[in-house]
Amino acid sequence: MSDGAPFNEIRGSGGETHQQCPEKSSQDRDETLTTNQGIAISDNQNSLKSGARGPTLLEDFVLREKIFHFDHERIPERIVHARGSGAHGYFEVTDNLSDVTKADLFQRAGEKTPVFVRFSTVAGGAGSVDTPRDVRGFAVKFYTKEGNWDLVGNNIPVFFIQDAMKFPDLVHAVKMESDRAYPQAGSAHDTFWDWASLMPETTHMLMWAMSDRTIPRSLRTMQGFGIHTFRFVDADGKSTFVKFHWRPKLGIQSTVWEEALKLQAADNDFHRRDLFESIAAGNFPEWELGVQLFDEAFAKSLDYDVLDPTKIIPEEVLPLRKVGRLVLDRNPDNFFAETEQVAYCPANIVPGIDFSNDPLLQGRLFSYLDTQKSRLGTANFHQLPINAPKCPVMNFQRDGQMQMTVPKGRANYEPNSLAAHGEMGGPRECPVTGFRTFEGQAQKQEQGDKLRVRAELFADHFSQARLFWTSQTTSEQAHIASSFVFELSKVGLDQVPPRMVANLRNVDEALAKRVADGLGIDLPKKSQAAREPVDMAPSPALSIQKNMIDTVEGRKIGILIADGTHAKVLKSLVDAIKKAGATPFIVAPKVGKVALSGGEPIKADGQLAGSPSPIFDAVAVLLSEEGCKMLLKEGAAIQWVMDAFGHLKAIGFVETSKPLLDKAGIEPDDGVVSLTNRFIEAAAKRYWDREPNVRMLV
Ligand code: HDD
Repeated sequence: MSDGAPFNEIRGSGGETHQQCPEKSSQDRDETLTTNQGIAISDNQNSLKSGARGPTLLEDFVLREKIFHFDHERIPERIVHARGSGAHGYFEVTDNLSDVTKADLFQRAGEKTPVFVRFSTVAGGAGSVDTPRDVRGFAVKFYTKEGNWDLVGNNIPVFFIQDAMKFPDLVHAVKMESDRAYPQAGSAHDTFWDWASLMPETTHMLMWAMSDRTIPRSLRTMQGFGIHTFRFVDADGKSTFVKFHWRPKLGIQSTVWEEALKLQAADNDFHRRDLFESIAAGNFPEWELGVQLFDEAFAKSLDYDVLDPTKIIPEEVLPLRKVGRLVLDRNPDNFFAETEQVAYCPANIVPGIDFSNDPLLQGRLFSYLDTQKSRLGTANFHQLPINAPKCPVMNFQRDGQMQMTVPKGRANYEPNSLAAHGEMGGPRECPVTGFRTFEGQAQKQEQGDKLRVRAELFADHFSQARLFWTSQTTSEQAHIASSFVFELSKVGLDQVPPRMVANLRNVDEALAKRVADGLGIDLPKKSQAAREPVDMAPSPALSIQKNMIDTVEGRKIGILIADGTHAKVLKSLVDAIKKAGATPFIVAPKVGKVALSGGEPIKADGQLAGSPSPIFDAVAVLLSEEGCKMLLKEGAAIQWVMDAFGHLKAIGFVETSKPLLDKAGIEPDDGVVSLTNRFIEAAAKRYWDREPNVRMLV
């Protein structure tokens, strides 16, 4: 049925109920429901029975096929990054990079390459929530003319471990505990902190994980990183090291912890919905791609190893070169076919890009292809539309489950002489355009005995954790310290929190003391550092708060109204919000019809109980005297205002709403503004200075 017409309920001769398509006795073949074999289906309501009240017949191939397919709809979820949201878009080169790479996609400014991007949480299952404290995956598949390039990164520029050998331990420790199957999507539990506190190399990433980076406000406002050092290779075979950075056009924005917790209750799909709705509304999320480029000599000059994925090169030391922009402008047509079946793999690179010897990256090169086979069930998953390159694919790989291509001729081996004798010979390797692994001198020097060891500088686990700490604002430091306290307070193993605090003493004594005090434990003896940390110059680029962009563009502003709200005031606020590039969302106690004063009744966008203020970036309260009086008795309304204040958001109000603000304990500050005033300007910010008045941070 393509016309959406309702089905009529018809009484059968024996009084049985069944349904038929109304009026239509015949229809176009391409509108007709069929089986997977293309057989037109006459009745999609009733199984085939022996008599109206008799048993269902095994013969019913329509029923059996429908149920069979349904039974197999689910596939294994990703072992990590199971919950994700994706979108299509393009990458546009703004600065040609031909001086450092021959990769075709970077050669011509203005050229666009199609992409599919998938964002994810790491620890939770596919059906878990969007806003736990967790690292976010940021995976980009570039469908280049030379084949697919996958940049499979995260929203944090470093990783927990230095060697792929430890990845299964990390994942086992952080995911739900294996006997009790909780917690579903977070690191605040025994096994994670037991493991992490025994692995000092995790310390730098733990600092990021405990910061507001892991509670992003939206997927649109996160940075992304390739993390590892990769190589660019130019047309002459010269190599340059490269690190990749994605920067959101709207700046980085995060939530405060209590807000993230409340968002989990308010909307499990908060990030997925935001991404989908933004793209559907034409507010296309955008990032800038920046690269850090350096050579062997620069790498050698550093106190840390560029092959160590627990280290960054501060932007102040090596600035970013802006090379392009990523725009997501199309939602998937089908979540399963695209977002679920997309298969990223760090080993997918194109000529002009190459790997470094980072031991974490090297291990990843094996894992992804391997996992795709078990997840997608066939070695032919690359033929799925979302994974298929948009350039020709020609080789002698054959057969396998779910083979979608139909190769012609008998050339399925190479070399062959069939072409010389009038048959199809098939493709040939090409030494000129084909991918050649970088063979440079430096690469050759990195050889030696076969050893299970790490390079010497990898032993410095704390200098950059300290760098991260010293680069934060006072408010960000308080958030980090409080997150450590929160997470460790969830740990039931008494030996673990002191062990973690002992490691933190190598990062910063004051931080360690704050965490110990917050937990109510004695300050433990400092742990022995494998290599003494050094002080590095703070990097302001590492702070969210120092780099926030004050704008309401792309944000959502909640407006609380009730019967009696003034139509004119509401309209002018809605218009001002839209003009500033934000989305107004009207909330009322009854969603169906709100009687406005001086105007027609309107339908609200959301009901008060189902639209709590954590889902908004700023709020406005537009109540008449009567409306306010009524809502003074409504806990959800008081909480609505109280949460907005507690989450450091701007609150606009009309004077008649003031009693509600007073009841919610709102104290006047820069972010609490009369609506005749500068509300739009105020809504562009968070009010960090307010925080000490609303919560006790350690
Ligand atoms: Fe991984 C998925 C990112 C280390 C093994 N990883 C996966 C995804 C992202 C990352 C974003 C989800 C891709 C998608 O949306 O489908 N992983 C990273 C980053 C790492 C990292 C940034 C370190 C810098 N990963 C890593 C290691 C291993 C893996 C060291 C194994 C040795 N990762 C996997 C995997 C996954 C995966 C098991 C699960 C599902 C999948 O690959 O397709 O193979």
